[in-house]
Order: sequence, then structure tokens, then C-alpha cells
Amino acid sequence: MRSIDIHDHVKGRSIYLDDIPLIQGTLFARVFTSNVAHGRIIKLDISKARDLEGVHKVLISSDITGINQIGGIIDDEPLMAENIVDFIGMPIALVLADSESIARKACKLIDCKIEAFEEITDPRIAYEKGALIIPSKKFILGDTESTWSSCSHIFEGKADINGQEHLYIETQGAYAQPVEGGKIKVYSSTQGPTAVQRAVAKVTGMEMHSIEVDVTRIGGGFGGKEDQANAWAALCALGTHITGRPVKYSLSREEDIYMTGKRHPYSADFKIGFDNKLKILAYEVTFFQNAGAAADLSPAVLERTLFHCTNAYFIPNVNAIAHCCKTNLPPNTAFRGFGGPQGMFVIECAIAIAAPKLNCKASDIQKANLITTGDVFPYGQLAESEAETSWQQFEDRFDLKKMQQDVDQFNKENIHLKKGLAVQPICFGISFTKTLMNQARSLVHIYTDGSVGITTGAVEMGQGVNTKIAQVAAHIFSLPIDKIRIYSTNTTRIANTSPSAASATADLNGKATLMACEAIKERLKKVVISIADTKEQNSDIEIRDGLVFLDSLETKITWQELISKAFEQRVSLSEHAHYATPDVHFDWSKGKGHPFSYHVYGTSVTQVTVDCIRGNYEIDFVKVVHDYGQSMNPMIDLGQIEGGIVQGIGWMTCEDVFYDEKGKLRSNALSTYKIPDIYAAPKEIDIIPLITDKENLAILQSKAVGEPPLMYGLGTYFAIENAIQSFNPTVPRRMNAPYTPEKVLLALYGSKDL
Ligand code: LUZ
Ligand code: MOS
Repeated sequence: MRSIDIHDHVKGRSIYLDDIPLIQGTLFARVFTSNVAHGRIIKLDISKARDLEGVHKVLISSDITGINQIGGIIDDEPLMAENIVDFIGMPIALVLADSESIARKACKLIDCKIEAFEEITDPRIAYEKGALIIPSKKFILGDTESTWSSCSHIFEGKADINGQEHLYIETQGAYAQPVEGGKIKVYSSTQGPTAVQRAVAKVTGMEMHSIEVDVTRIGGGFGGKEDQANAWAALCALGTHITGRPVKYSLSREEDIYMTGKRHPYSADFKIGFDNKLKILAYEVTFFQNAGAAADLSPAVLERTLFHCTNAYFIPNVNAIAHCCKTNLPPNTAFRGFGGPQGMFVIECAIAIAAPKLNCKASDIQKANLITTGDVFPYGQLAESEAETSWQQFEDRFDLKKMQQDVDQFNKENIHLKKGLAVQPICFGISFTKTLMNQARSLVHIYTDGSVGITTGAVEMGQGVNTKIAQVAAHIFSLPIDKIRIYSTNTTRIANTSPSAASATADLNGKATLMACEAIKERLKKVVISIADTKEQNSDIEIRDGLVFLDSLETKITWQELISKAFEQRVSLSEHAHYATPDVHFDWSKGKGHPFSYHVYGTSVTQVTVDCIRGNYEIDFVKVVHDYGQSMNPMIDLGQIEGGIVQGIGWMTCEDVFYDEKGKLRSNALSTYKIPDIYAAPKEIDIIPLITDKENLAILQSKAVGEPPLMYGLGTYFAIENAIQSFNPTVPRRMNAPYTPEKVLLALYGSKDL
């Protein structure tokens, strides 16, 4: 089934923030920001800006009516700088003007002098200076120290991995409107309506019940709007609270790119030990996370790095430690995978370094160490593994040996073109690692004409969650999909939502919807019994294609008649249901628990061709066996998998976030930050579903699909690395993603500048 949104999308009728009709009197906001990465404000004169015609007000931190704080996990992030600035792009003043262009002009009239302090941009330097946002976190399994002596081979190394700009098509923004009684309604391009509501309440000093947040849909989020939509909504709402006027702020692309945080860059040290049969006996890893200037979601991202540091492998002795390092960059934040991909990249680097020295392919090591059902993850959860089944199907479907032979043959015959191949197994845990976030609610109404309207906490961001929720209701009520409407996500209809994140949105909100629909259906069954020719209280009642069936026999009762009858009998046609994922828990004091409701597995192979004269490359194909459970919507899932793969490839290849040593973003536009286009996408993406019939906690057994496929992209890095090795086996293996064509060229000729 196609997404229920496609017709409106294609016709341009879908409503995003900028499609909301403007109310007369709307003021346009713009922030004046720090141009210094670390320093003290010694002069701030807003008078010229304030006096410009068309400027209504210029607000600074002291104008904040509530508290100047938007930190989500830790209260360490002012909305607007007071004395100290911590990164370039940190808001200092808020201009409210009659138009965007006046607001822009006014910002240029603000006179601000900042005394610069020393800035830190490197997480290892931050660590040396003790600049940590939270105490470091650790996972320990077995005992690595006593294992090294029994290892036949030990390898050590360093891996670096850069950040990634979210580049959602719709930039950040919000539109606040005054509502009678001093209340405020906020339209926000957010993944987390409740997070926005909370931030607005804090900053304005209002109670949450006075703030309504509404989201129809957003034009992509990828994690960038899990927490970082809050600031713009808080600024707009503050403006509305103070002026009584509607306030809108829709960031330009340029503002969005330089002010918002990105995927976290990491640097890591690793040590890996093998027996003489390719089994990994011990793995030690230290992660230095570049968190940026405030906590944001970094502590949670750091945790997921640890959760995924052994990827799809069972390693009996693990010692993993992660440092959350404070630097003077915009706070880095959630991004599809949430630290997991970085954790997985490092173990893959360790395997890639070891393979040639063990005289084998990385895939031999990967295969020898796949986690099996009953094995324990370093964090104490027992695996229900599909790692081996996905690998097995992968070998059945794709002839890996032949692929490798073809590559070797090609490389023998070609001097300046070299091919590389890499296999990439994945394993991703589904659930918020913070247990309390694993809850959701759904409000289902059946109207008297039989049509159904649903609100959940899920935010539609193009991932197709509304379609899946409509499918759930259509499935339970046996109605055609067009009888179901999904409403905007709104904090007055569904309270205390978790953000749409962690790949868990369809599971959580879908399950709540399933429960609400089932509850209504139970009541409808009683109505059927009351009007049908039966005395049997436990007759089997079904609704099929809009007709009521009793003990498998068709009655003449239609859906619409049934609903009318229920209304007549004063039976409730509405339900508000609450779902909380069962059996998830985690104890950080021990570093053990059962944090995930299940895992998603898969295996991919990527082949690239590197042009060894120019350093550029093409991706010949990505072939995947992906663990669907049982997909409730293969078309949507396919879109998520293909999109995830290309986004992962972008991160590993052409996307290079570059801050200079002063903390200024140089890759600040699409001319200097390259995301994959259709030419950079693999020439072929082949996805084979692994259908598994094991019970799981996914919605209708349809496993979460949002984040896991991104990690197939990792294989591209190692495929390129393998091609480089075929060209020039004397260059040391280089573990520093991404592999931009420029870096490939340097690597091909053994440059020391890497
Ligand atoms: N967001 C979050 C996430 O708050 N907690 C998580 O565990 C998570 N995982 C993946 C993506 N977003
Ligand atoms: Mo996310 S990284 O699932 O917001």
C-alpha cells in the first residue's frame, strides 16, 4: 500500500509550517548570534536595531519571563546567551519585526563586542582538559585484562568518524499564536511536540496546559528535530507572550546549517584480540564523543554508542568506555542511528585492520563472530538473533565468493580502476534506551457516519507512520483505508508524548491505536449480539469488508448500521488507549538490563569502483538481506531502507562537516557540503526481505525500519578502503571517515597528510 500522503504531496497540497496561512499582525523573528566560539560579551547595544522602522521589539536574555534554559537532559543550555557565548551561532538577541527582511536588517544593526577565550573543537583535547559533560560511561562483559594473554593475535588502532548535517528538506521553524486567556498555540516543525511544549513553558514561565503544540507533518527530521526544534518554538512563544502578537520564525537554510547541531563526530581507540580460528576473544574501546557546547541529547547518544559497540557480534570479553566531551561547537544531537552507527563503525575498523594480518577477508571474521540466540550482549540482554539467518540467506541469494573472484579478476586486468567489496552485518536495538520514554497513547473516535478519526503522539515526517497507523485501524475494523483519517499531532489531544524517534514510533503509537480499536470493537460486538439473532454471548463476531459476520456467517448488518445502533444504545464510540512496552528495563549502576524490545538484523554487501587517477568512485551496488519481521507495508519499508542506505553512504563518502580551528563552520552551504545526489547513489540497490515468524513486540510483527538500514552505508567505507588497498597495498589502512574523493586520492598515493 502506498503512503496516504502521496496525492497531496504530488499536488503540493500537504501542509508544512510555511503553508499555514499567516494571521494579520504576525511578527517575523530572527536571532542575532555569536560570531565567536567561546568568549564573554563585553558590549551589547540593541538601540539601533530597536529604532529601525518596522522593528517591534528586540529581546535579550534578561527579557525572558520564565527561565533562560532549554536543556533537555541537563540544564546547561541557555536559550539566549547571558554573558558567556559557547559556540558560533549561539543566539544573543531576538528581533521581532514586520517582515523577514526588516528583521534581517535589524540584526546587522546590533552592536556586540565579545572578548574571545580559547576555544576547543577537538574532543580529545576537551578530554585532556577535563571538559566532560557527564561522568564517563562504561560497559564491561567478562574480563579483557586477563584475556589478552590467551589471544593469538592482538591489534590496536584509532578510528575517527565525522559528523553529518541533517539537511531535512524543511528547515527548522515555529509559528506561535496568542489564544484567549493568555494561552499560546504553537505550530512547530518538531519530532517532539511535548518537548516543545515543555521548553515553551519553561522559557515563558507558563504552565504546560496553557500551551498547545500542533504538528500536521514535518519535512524530514532524521533526529535533528527531536530536541533542536525547541529553541525556535520557545523564541516565538516568548515573543507572543511578551507582545501579544503572532510570531513566526522559519529559518533560512544558511541559518539552519550554521546554528544547529549535527551527528556527533567521534574519535576512538581500540584493541582487539583473536584466537587462531578468527574468534574475537576480547575487545577494548574508548570513545571520545564531540558533544558540542551543551548536553542536548549527547548523554543518551553516548549510551547508544556503547549499546552498539559490538554490532552484530558476540564477544565474550568487552571493556567499552565513552567520554562525553564538551567543545565549542553547536550542541550535537540525535541523528538517525543515535550514536549506534559510530559505535559500529569502530568495531568494523578493528575487523578491517585485523583481516589482512590474519590473511583473511573481513567477512570471514564477521561471519565467525555473529551473535546467536542466547548469547549475551555486553549490556546483559540475551540475543534473539537473526544475525546468522540473515547471513545465511544472504549467502544463499548472493554468491559472495563469485563476487570476490570477479572483483579480483577486474583488479588484475585494470591498473587505474579498482573495485572493492565489503560485507556489512547490522544489529540495532529497538526501544528508547531511556525506559520511561517507551510509552504512547492513541485517541480513536468513530463518528456516527462510520468514519474514523485518530490522533496519536506520532509525528509524520515522511517516514509513513500515519499510513501504518491508518492500516492498523483499517485492519482491526476491517474498513477501507479511506474511512480512516489521521489528525495532526496535538498536545491537547495526546499529552506527554515521546518524540517520534528511536525507530519506535509506529510500534509505540501503532500499539496504542491497536488497543484503542480493539476496545471499541469489543463494545461493538456486544451491540451485534443485542441486534442479531443470537443468544450466544461468546459467538465469534467479525467485521469483514464493512459487513458484520456472526460465527462466520454474513449478517445483513452493515458497518454503518452497527455504528448507528451503538450510538442509539449510548455505547462509547471513542477510546483513549495507553501502551507501554513490556519488559524493558535498564540499571545504569550495573550497566546491565534488557533495554530493547527486540533487535533488527541484516546483512549487506557493497561494491565500489574507484578511479585511481582522480580519486572519485562509483557505487556499483548494495545488496541486502534485511530483517523485516513481517512487513505491514513493504513499499514504505523499502523506501525507508533505500533512503537509509543512501543517507549512510553520504555520511561515509561525500558529506564532510568542516569546522575550522576557530570553531567556524566552513561547510556552511550546499556548495561546500555535498550530499549524495542520484549520481552518487548506488547504481543498483537490491533488497531481499528476511521474513521471520518469531513472535516479536513490533506492531503487527512488522519490525522497526527507520534507523537500522542507515548502517548498511558503513560498508561503503570499507569497500573503498579495499579498492585503495588493491591499487596500493603499501599504504597503511586509514580509518577516518568520510572517504571524500579528495581523501581517497591522498590515500591512493600514500599521502601522510591524512
Ligand atoms: N532518541 C532517544 C533516540 O531519545 N533515545 C533513544 O534511545 C534513541 N534511539 C534512537 C534514536 N533516537
Ligand atoms: Mo531519532 S535519531 O530516531 O530522532
